[in-house]
Amino acid sequence: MKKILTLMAVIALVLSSASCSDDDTVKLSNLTVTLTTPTEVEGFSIDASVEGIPVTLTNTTDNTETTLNTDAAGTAIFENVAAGSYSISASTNLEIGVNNINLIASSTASILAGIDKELTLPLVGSVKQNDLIISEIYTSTPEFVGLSYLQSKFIEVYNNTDETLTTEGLILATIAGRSGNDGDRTWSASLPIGEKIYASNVLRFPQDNIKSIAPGEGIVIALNAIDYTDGLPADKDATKFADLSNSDFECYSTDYLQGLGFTGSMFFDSDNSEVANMDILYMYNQGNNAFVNFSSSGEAYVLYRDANFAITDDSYVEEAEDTADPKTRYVTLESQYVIDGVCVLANSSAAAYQSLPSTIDASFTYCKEDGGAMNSGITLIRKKDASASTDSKVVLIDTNNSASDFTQSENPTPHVYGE
Ligand SMILES: [Ca+2]
Ligand SMILES: [Ca+2]
Ligand SMILES: [Ca+2]
Repeated sequence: MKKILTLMAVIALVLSSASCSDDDTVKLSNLTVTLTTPTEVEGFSIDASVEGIPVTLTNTTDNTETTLNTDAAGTAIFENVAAGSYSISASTNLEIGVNNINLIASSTASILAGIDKELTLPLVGSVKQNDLIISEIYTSTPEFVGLSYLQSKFIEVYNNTDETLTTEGLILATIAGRSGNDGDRTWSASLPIGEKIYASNVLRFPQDNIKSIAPGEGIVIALNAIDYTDGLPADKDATKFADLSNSDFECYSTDYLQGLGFTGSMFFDSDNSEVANMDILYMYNQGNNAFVNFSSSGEAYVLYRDANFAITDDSYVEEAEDTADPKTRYVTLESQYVIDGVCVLANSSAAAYQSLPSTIDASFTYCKEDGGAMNSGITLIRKKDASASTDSKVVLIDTNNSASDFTQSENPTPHVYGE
């Protein structure tokens, strides 16, 4: 009996050591990774294919990598994976107009010998724009000194990226809106904003005079390229006025208006021959004595990049509730080509009058909380990102939410960024 027991123990030992060596060399596993895509990222509807997205499996002990592309179901099957610790990552990019939607997924997994594993990883999206931004909006001049209260307005544009950018295909547009004062109507009541927005002025940067803008540099687009600090009466505070004589571009609408048959003598407009003029594609305030205006209450400002942009008969819309006769026409723009936009409303409680979709500006800014923006002299300045800025480059905050990205100041600062 003892012999039999010993024999059985020996047999058991042989069998067990045989199966042990089997485990060490043969028992591999399959890891199935399935990616899922979001339906919406920061307000953009996503209709992304899950096919052909590279998924990388990395052994965290020896850093060996295997990359497979997903099939039509979003699945990648890693076969014969050895037991161990792994990281899994996947990423892909979608372009929606000028917006780059970055989708990424990552996870870790422990693979046990001989045990297959299945993982579902959601791709998480973020919107990246690597382009120019609006850094200052001076729509409201301090007081009547000559014509400066109407005319010394400007928009400043800043290169917040690390690459040199240009004005090729670039348009500055003012987006029609209502001020939020009593009796005003909300723009969206008759023409819903979303994929489309509606411009009251469309100004193209001159394409025969393309300007390069280095990282950390900016350009100024003035209504008039004049030094409004020059010749001020002694009782005026010059820091509340702007020297716009060295602007990069200016608005000059006389030729445009005369081309439409208007005959006003000077249209409250002047032309500095040393500063290139914006190309006026559309201007709604047409008539004698008209000029391009940057309003302090109710308009939004957008930078738009589309080298093929052209206005056709189909571009024009009228607002049904407009009581003017004839109704004012606006130019339809596609939100997907907006590279930056800032909504400026009459006061802090005018949210219903927002004229941009939340993908461009989640909220709005204003010159004065309680209104009275006109002639308040308040300029809107994009804030500096102190932690990202260095001695050699100012980085400005751009969360696409102008309530937190902008601050108010009494001192216009053309060509000065993030003060
Ligand atoms: Ca000029
Ligand atoms: Ca922005
Ligand atoms: Ca500035």
